[in-house]
Amino acid sequence: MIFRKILVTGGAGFIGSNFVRYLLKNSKFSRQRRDPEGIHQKSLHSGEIRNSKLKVINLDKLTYSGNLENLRDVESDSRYKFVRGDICDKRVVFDIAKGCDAMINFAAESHVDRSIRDSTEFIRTNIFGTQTLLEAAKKYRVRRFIQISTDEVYGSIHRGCFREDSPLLPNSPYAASKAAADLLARSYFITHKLPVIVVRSSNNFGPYQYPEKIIPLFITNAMENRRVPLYADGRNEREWLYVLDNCDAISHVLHFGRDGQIYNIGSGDGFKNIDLTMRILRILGKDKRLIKFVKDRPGHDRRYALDFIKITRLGWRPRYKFEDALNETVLWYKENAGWWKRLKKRKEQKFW
Ligand code: NAD
Ligand code: TDX
Repeated sequence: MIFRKILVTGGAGFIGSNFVRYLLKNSKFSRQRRDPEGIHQKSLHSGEIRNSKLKVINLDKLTYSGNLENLRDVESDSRYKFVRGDICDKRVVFDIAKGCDAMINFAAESHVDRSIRDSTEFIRTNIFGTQTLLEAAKKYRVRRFIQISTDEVYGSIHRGCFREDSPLLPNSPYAASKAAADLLARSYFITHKLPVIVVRSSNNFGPYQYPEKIIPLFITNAMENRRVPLYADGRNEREWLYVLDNCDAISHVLHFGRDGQIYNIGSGDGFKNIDLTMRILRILGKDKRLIKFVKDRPGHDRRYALDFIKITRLGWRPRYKFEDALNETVLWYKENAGWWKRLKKRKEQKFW
């Protein structure tokens, strides 16, 4: 399936900005004479789609984690347009959705610790915002609606992996709000035949991640020779997916996925937080005495792990090696110290 006008919500955040860049980079301008429509599907390596008519609209409220600096390099691209607005604002959403043939909803409150402190915005944006987008998608009959969900909707797993048909048992207010949105999106497929696909990805890392999440927080703290706060015994485990692999998977699902389906997106690279921390400190040449064990996060999920065989059957697989991607990420934070130092200076947003 090929799309002319794609609405990306939350495109100024971490994954959204990487995805907007990915879309623009991987949609080739191929003005072929024998293709008068200017749209021509599938070519070359995984991810590359010929689509000379592409337009990408980024709707983002610019909350604390939204940052237009994340898209400086593409802001003058004529195929790209930014609109500041709230996904809960029906007027704005309906106005923008008109004429779009695909919608991809990244917009969310995304940090578990913040949802523990106050879940109000999580319920509003993650649930009501998704419902507003679904209604607009229904009205304007978009050909594809992708809801960006998360592995956290399944809750914690001691051994083995979650499959797409595993029960949902979210443990944090963040995860519960994402589970509600995930199920709401599915219900629009069942009830209204809206062409919805839900993707549930594991923990992402890479450039432009807000320095409240463990990897960028620990890299930047360590670079400043500050302690890195590891919760409890540091033995909680996460499955780490490089953000560009996730973008590739989402694009793959957008173009080749099946309506009404759920796809897990994982990497198989599961690490305990303590091992992840040691790797980061090693890359930076820092001493392990920077580690500070602190009080646990309430309701802290012990382990996430995904079975992602279903999406591999669609023809996608992760391409980056964890070690290389982590090195690249550390390098990015080294080379872009201005970016994260500006964010860390904002006292009112302090989580470190
Ligand atoms: P992020 O916090 O970096 O970005 C969220 C973006 O949404 C920001 O640009 C913010 O301004 C925008 N936003 C927030 N509320 C909005 C509203 N009401 N209207 C419009 N825009 C709004 O988050 P992220 O890490 O990039 O996550 C993106 C999506 O992926 C989220 O839906 C998240 O639940 C999901 N996800 C994230 C991860 C991860 O590891 N980061 C893993 C799985 C799923
Ligand atoms: O300071 C810290 N110390 C620490 O030990 C922080 C911020 C985290 N941690 C631990 C908690 C988790 O076990 O590290 C692990 C990862 O924590 P986060 O980076 O906060 O991510 P997580 O809670 O796993 O959620 C992330 O992945 C799934 C994203 O924030 C979600 O948006 C996504 O849905």
